[in-house]
Amino acid sequence: KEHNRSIEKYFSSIGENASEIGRSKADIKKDFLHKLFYHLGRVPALTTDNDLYTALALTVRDRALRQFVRSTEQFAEKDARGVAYFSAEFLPGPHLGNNLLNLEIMEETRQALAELDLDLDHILEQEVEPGLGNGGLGRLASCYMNSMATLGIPAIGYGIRYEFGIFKQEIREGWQSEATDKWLHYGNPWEVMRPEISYEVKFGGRTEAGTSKEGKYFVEWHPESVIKGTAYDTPILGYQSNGIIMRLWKAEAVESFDFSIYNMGDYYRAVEKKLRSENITKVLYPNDENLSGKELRLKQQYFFVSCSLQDMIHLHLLQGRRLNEFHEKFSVQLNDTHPSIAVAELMRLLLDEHDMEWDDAWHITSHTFAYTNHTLLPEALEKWSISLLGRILPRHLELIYEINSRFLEELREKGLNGEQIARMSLIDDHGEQAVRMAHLATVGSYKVNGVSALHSRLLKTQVLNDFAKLWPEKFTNVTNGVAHRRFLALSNPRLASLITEKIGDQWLTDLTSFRELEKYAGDPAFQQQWRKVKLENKKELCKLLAERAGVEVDPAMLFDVQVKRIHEYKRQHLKVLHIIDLYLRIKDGKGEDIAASAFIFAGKAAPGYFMAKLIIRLITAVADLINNDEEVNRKLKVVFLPNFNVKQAQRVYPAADLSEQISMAGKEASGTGNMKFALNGALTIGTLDGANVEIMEEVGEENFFLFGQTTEEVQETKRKGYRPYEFYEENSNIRRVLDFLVSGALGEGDPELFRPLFNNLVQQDQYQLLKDFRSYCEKKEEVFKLWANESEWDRRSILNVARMGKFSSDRSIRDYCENIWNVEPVRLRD
Ligand code: F58
Repeated sequence: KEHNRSIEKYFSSIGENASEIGRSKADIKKDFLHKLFYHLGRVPALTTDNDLYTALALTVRDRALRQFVRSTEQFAEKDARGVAYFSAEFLPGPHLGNNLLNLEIMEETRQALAELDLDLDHILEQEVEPGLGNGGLGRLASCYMNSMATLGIPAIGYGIRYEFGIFKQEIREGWQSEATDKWLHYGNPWEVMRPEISYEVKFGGRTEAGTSKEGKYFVEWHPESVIKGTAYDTPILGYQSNGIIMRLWKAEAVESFDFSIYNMGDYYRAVEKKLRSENITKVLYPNDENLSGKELRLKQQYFFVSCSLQDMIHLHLLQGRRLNEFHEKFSVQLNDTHPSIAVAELMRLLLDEHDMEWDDAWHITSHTFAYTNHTLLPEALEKWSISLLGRILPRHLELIYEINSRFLEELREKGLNGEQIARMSLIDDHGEQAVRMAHLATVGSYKVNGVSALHSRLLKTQVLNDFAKLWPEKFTNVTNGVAHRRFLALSNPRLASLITEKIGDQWLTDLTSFRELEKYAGDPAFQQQWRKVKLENKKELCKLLAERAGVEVDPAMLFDVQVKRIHEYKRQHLKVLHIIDLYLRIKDGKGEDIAASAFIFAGKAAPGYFMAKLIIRLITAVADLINNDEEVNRKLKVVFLPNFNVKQAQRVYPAADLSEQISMAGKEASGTGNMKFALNGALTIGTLDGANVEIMEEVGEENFFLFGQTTEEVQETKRKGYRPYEFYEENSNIRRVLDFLVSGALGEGDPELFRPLFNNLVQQDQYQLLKDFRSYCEKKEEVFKLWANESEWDRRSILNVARMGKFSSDRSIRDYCENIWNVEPVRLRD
């Protein structure tokens, strides 16, 4: 106790005494050198770039941890209700620059380093980002962490510390190839390992029911193996003061090896067991079409969920609270169904480990969770086969059966018919029996939300229609948002300062204040400054394109950009078909109305997704053809930028003129790249899909290039029996472009290379490219026309930015607080 009090005294002096952990140039310089010499033990002559980066990261981490500690103390003081964000993926992006921005010490740090003849930008470049996610969903989780911290929400993000993140994409002979992402290779200065925060997680084996002496029914789980999860904490800063923690779990063997075994052979076997345990958190699964049946993936999900819930219960009890008020103190947000086994796990913990009765346990559980759905694609809705689930998590399968039987009974009492009941059951009886995780999440949660207005509506009227009819008040929408501090203030400093000069800097905490820019949209002087910023950003991107893709691009061209995971529904190949059309027009000598354009693509394809990989091959083939054709390459350039990640994204968005958001309507749940582009002044060409709808609403139809069918029209086309072949036959443009695919003009002269794409488009065309093709091309003509009118383009670009206020993740988090979490932000003292 005495000892603790003196620590406390020391803690509270941190920060009050500026010399302890100051923000001045001199403090930063001193601490940086201190880290370099005492932490890294470096002789100046042998110092590497990575040493410099690590020393600076540690200097900044001290400050970040201080914010975290002070925020946590104040949350505890207020006994505030908190949020746990459960996500199998986080994509934080590089930490260093973002933390400097949030701590408001960017300039001081730059100067401190300059005095040592060091360049901050060069050091920032050294950081290898944690690629612990696939795309939008993981990035969203990280945007939300920043906003929760900024707003003073008592929150923690729980996830998995994958040793290898999303694969590194390389392009070899035009094809994607995958390399392992060794992001931990040079160490990770941002995390704090907490060996004392660890929990045991059971797998396999069998259950045994019994009755206690007091006559109470109980179940014991005798697992086949036990694995330990250890916490690794990374501070995530909000803007200006607050800090929260992203707690990622790493799997380890319970004992490093079994000491009771002495002979050599068994010694090695025991070590092998340790290795096997560590497998669980080895690698992130790329979003392959078919994840079901992947035993290790189910283990990952259960592993992190179990550690996280045990941790929360531990913290809850530690604070002297009772377990039956758990749901009053915590809300757990399930980021898609990946953590949805949590519903069964919390039941198990309450029933089996804390002796609770079913009704009490269910009350707590079903008032703790809220579920966010991120997809309507039927093939992406998670299901786990009964046989796999029963083998890995026998107790959970029993609990799911019990939850289901009580739920179905409720439906029967309400008078639902057999067909409806079968549709809603947690168990899918078609083919191999499986648990529908979206149903488990929906039944076990007090709120369910989609991620854009359109998506939430489709969720209610289609995918989860039966549930929405049963519990209309359970369903709600929270439109996604993006961390505008990272995706504008940090990554587009030129535009950020231009805006701040004009309207001040309150936009950093209130993006709606961008409205004030509207009145400058028509101002020629401002337009010119605006244009200059864009041009500078484009020049910077050109360097990257030359370096990474070997393509020289003229920064004066229209930068027409599509960056996102490669997927047929996102229709990267629609853009490619149009590029081929333009190419053929120029070859015919009819290209005078075409604006000189650089078509830029980036994105990863799931390693097992053949069509997506073929689309990449198509892009690189078209790039080869066009970039090397003297007749065309002053007018058109095509670039595939390899290995798209957060770091690259930050260089791409600020340089885009046109943002491509061209998914088939009804397929993109929201999209968030669409917001990042518009925030940086790109105009959008897009369908009425996901959040595009709301973006268009905000910026005005006249400032958005809308094309293609609506969701209803798409469904109508399908209902009537879509025959893409008719488009091929009747539209000579389409025929010419498609025939070109299999003419041998592309990809080393092999006419069969793109045959699968050709066949797919003329025979199925599941995503109705051919149906939307004409409308897309027509819109592109409008784009070209507007591009010729510089000042009108700039005016619309300014208006787009001015009207992006809604799409800050700060707004999304406020929506979650009000409509789902019932959590109040805590006003924090520094
Ligand atoms: C994305 N989903 C949606 N999933 O596609 C996008 O529209 C939305 O804006 C975004 O979520 C945020 O709400 C997405 O990124 C994945 O990456 C899954 C990861 C796990 C395997 C299956 C795909």
